[in-house]
Amino acid sequence: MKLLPFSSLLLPLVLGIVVLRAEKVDYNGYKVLRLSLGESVADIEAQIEELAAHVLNPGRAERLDVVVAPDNVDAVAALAADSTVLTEDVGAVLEEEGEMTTYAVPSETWFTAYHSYTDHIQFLRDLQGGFTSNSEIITAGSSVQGRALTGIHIWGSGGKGSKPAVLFHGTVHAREWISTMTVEYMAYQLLTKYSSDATVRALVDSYDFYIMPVVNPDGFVYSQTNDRLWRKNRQTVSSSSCVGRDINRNWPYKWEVPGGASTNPCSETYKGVAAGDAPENQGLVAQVNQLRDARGIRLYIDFHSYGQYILWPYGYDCNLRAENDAEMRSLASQAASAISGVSGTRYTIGPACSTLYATTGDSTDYTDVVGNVTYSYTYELRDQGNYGFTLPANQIQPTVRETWAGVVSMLQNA
Ligand code: 0X9
Ligand code: ZN
Repeated sequence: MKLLPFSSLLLPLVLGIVVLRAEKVDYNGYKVLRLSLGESVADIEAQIEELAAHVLNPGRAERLDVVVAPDNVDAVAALAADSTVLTEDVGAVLEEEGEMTTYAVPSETWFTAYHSYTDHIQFLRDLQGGFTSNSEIITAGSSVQGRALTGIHIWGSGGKGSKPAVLFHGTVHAREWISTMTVEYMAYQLLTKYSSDATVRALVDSYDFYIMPVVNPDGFVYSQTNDRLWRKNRQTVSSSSCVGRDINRNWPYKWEVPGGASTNPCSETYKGVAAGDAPENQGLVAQVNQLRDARGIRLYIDFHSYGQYILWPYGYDCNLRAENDAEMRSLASQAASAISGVSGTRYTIGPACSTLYATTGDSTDYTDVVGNVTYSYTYELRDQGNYGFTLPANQIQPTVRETWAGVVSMLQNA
């Protein structure tokens, strides 16, 4: 009898592990609680982080939204001074989010459903394929697992690379799927309206657009295959079994300042071992520096969800104001009006730290100071917590359309 090689005996075991690993988190029965913490916040926050499956708005200690397994609901509520149930059953909300549909060529119907990562890449390629004379696919380094950070560069009548840059990043945080759709809509509008809409043509003829819908591809894929509420990248740390750095805490500017990020690898806001030690950040830093050194960057927007905020520097210090703070406020205020003019959706605007919470190593502090970007913003898209990250598919089109109006307003005033 031929002996089976050792490896084939192990195979069922290995497969068993793989199957187990690929199992998706089942959020049926999980609740979203909104907590007020009251006194001794830091200590209680740590205990809550241990018990919760996810903290949805890490850093916002006075009003924390957390996802909690049915068995832990009472314990978490008991730790808080006050708690309300935002979502009775996260599993039911995920069903409302809608099915991922099969791929169709670029058209408005793309913006009626969420899509797989491969389909997003195909969408970009097909869109570019329709406008080969004024666009090209670009990359900015690659992820931990080797996926290229992929985007599209769009230019106008001046020719490729002749104008100041406008740079958009989306899906920094894996679970913020509405940001992927929104950033894609910006590219879709600029290309498909260029020949028919004078406003769009003027914008495309004035700037070189660099549009990156998914800058955290590994995290995004993981949010589709394993855990819908995953936030960080998928990088390991030797000192811990927890996975992931927060890409929006890893930029190499004021990374070392305490208070705006976590040094705990298990935290949602883990900053990494060293400034810029996430490969995704390395690619994005190189992109920003290169555009700065070429024609300069006029406008940078980092698209996130949720909360409906337009924020600008600084994140690391609540008392510091950018030298062009008044201009940044003016653009943000006009954008917020444009958004509410479309749909009535209300945005809160202000400097990031004092308006929301402190962050160190975040994108807009880097782009403002090191990238020398004239206008740097973080958009927190819909909603205000009713659905949170799992915004239903029937809100994609209203969201991308109102946001387009805000962005056009910014571009016209920049
Ligand atoms: O925490 C973040 O990175 C952003 N919020 S999110 O819920 N999308 O994770 C906010 C970044 C804005 N900067 C500051 N608030 N300082
Ligand atoms: Zn985010």
